[in-house]
Amino acid sequence: MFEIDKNARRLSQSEKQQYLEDGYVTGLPVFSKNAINDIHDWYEELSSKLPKEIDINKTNMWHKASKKFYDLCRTPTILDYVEDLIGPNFVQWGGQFFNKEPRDGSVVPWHQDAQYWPLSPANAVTVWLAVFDTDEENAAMKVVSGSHKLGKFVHKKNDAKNLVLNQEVSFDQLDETKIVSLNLKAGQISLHNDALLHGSEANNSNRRRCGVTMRFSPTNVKGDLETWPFFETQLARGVDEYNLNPTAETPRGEATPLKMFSFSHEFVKDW
Ligand SMILES: O=C(O)CCC(=O)C(=O)O
Repeated sequence: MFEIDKNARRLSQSEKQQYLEDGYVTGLPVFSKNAINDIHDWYEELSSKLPKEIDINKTNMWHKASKKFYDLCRTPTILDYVEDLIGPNFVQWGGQFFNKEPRDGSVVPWHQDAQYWPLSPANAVTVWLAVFDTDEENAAMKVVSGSHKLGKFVHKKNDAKNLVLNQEVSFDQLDETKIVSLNLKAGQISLHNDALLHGSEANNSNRRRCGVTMRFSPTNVKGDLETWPFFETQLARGVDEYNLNPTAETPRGEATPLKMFSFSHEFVKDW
């Protein structure tokens, strides 16, 4: 879809080991420098379809709505990296933007994804693709290295308006010395484990910041439909030898999610 970086590759043994030990791998090349303008155009095209009053951070399921988003998530280089962590058969069930315009004040509180995702077994990998260069200055995502091995942290509800998620782990629970900023060049990705503590501060710079996230799980995952009725999977690679979840349709055109959770059939009329 976009030009691939000539340094794109498979994960090394030490990167696979790092994922197990630290819960993340970062700085992985996917798209080339030549592709960055196309990625920016792609982002503008998708995001500009949202009505002004809707915050893109409060929308999800783009992989079920938009063929262009879906196609990006099927980039073989991205799937190769994911396969190196969770094996040849896996599904996608989430696709979302984490956007911070300069000084918009939005914050992603410290949290563990697996703590509120009703999935079993909990073994999801998140791909975070940088649309713009991302570093400490423009609020790159931060992780607490190794925290995925420490069990569930206490999450408290916080409905502050500038928080992208309404539950947070208090700072005093974190080992500050283990915090790592996942700085990325546009077109690169990081991968993180669903039990890893992560979050991001406000973007106090004049630079834009946006990540495209893709959530993948091995085909043996089962979503609890009582908690997440909309949970549907799309086979991303290999075969679904378990068939444990409802299947989401593959988008045939462009629709735009206006909320966090939708069934794929809600988008069909717009394709
Ligand atoms: O982009 C961010 O700051 C947070 C992303 C996030 O929470 C996630 O990918 O699960």
